Amino acid sequence: MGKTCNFSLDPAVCEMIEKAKQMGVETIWDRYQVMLPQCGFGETGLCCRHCLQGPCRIDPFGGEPKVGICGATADVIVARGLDRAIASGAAGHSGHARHLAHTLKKTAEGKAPDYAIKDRDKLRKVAERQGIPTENRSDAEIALDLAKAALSDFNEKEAVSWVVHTVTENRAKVLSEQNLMPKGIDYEIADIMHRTHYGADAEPMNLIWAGLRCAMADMAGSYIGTDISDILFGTPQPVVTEANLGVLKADAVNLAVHGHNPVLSDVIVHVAREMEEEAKAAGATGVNVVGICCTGNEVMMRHGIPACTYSVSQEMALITGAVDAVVIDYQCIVPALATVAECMGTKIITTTDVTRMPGAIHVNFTEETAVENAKEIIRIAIENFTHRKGKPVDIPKHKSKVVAGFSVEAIKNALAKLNAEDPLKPLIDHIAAGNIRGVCLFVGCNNVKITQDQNFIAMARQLLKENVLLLATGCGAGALMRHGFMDPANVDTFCGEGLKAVLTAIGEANGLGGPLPPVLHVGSCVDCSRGVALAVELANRLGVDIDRLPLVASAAEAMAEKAVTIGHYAVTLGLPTHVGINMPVTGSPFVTQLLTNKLQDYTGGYFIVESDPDSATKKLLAAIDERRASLGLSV
Ligand code: XCC
Repeated sequence: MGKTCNFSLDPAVCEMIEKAKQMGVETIWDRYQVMLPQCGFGETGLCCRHCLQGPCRIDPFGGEPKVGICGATADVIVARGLDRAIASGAAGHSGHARHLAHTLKKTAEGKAPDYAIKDRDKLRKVAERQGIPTENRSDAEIALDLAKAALSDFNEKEAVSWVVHTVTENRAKVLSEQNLMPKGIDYEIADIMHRTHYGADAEPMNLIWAGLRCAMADMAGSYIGTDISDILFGTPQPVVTEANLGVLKADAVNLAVHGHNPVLSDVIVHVAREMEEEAKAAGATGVNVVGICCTGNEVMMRHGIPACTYSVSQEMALITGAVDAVVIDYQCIVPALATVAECMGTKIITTTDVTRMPGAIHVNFTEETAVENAKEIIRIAIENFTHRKGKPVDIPKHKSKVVAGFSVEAIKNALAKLNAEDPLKPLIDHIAAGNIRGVCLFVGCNNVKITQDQNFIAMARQLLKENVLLLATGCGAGALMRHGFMDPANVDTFCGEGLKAVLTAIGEANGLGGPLPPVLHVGSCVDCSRGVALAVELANRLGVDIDRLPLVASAAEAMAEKAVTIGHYAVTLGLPTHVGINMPVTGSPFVTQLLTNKLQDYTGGYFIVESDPDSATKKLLAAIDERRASLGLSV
């Protein structure tokens, strides 16, 4: 690898930061420096502006003021603020899911001619799991019922069906008994906005409980997102591709898909292949579709589309000067992208009403006109290429080989080559024997407060050496892939002996001529649901609940409210969950204690907040070992 810098461990990103500096283009790291020192009240969660009498802030050191103007204590202010972050994250994931449910409905009704049911088997399996009859019924009939069932989970009902039917029986019981079963996805989000309004809920524990319920609603939304994406676009299977800025091509039309939802990006991938000739006629070698953030993960998992970059380094893709257009759906697109685009001659194309940007071209995407919209977008990129053609670009040479596409179905298919009757048995046997000490799911973003990728890399290195099987989603997957953790050739370098043997045995049984990659890419952020699905399958196979298994999660460089929400559903499901950055709760010892300790008595899960990656690794290993011991396994 090349030269790194204080801002990122990715040499490609560092090269572009240097270029931006020389060009006088401001980046996220510059804006962070200007923001320092950040507000201590905000950082500890002790600032409240929920009413027009505020803002109020509480002295974190016990001095005055001790309560807000309305009398809200530090505990109440922190709990209310955290709840709103959880609700926002849930709104993001579930807005994405609702979009997919509408697409499925329109497809079933014949109103979206550019979409089809790609995975009929998954359609039937999901429908059956959700209690929808499938026998002697057409795909369209089943899909329509499934879409309606998904949409009905947004409204108030007794319990969200995508929770009831996806968790273990015992977990569903625990959630009901503990008043943690969500009653509706939109219902829980609205409930939080209600109870955090001026003069509503002033009981900190009750507030946090509403947050956990809302986080479970978020899990349902994410699960719906994954289910329907697989049904419409295909369930991922292992695919070989590449990642990092080096995937851009100077002589091709570079079109970056950025955001989260595959409803548009999947269509763009297909249409771009059909429009190669148009690009060639414009003097390009073709259309090079690359991914940024999670929509990039969606098309990588299904079509092997290379990942350009992730999260905090999204501006750097444009700094290369080689990106002709960025088409965005929603979420995690920094507004500054529009400014950088103007400097670098990149076209920004917005496609949804929830994410508009000044200076962007807006293509009003609808499912009814998807292919037409995709063509219009690709033509904008081709046209922009004709202006860029021949001008110098700076594409860093860095890129890594990636094997992605590890849906639960793909993992089970691979394991089935070792035991066709009982695919999970080899995994369970290896866990029992200690060849796999435990499993950790890496999730979440990069955060400008941490040298990009530092925590992910340090923790992955140590956990792999300790034979912990690693799964990754979102920008965490992005971090690990660009540092070679998804290249099977690096198993020898990164993995401990036990894990190496397991990955090699599975790879060989599948005729791969080598091992599986050190870290398995399980998808985008909504695909944390795949981690849940695997955990539930393992738990059911062993006849225990999730909180007994040696499974942990880590958002080592968390940034977005969505990551906060994912963390809260992970702890509600019973997982020890690491966060590498302080959440704005430290101003309340009560909330901090509840989330990091007391919660264990109710759900089995708890947060480990630790910014030092070495200590975080030790704490996760201790959590894994504690669970192994409770199952009577060697530690
Ligand atoms: Fe975070 Fe979800 Fe966004 Fe990346 S894209 S910055 S939420 S990790 Ni999903």
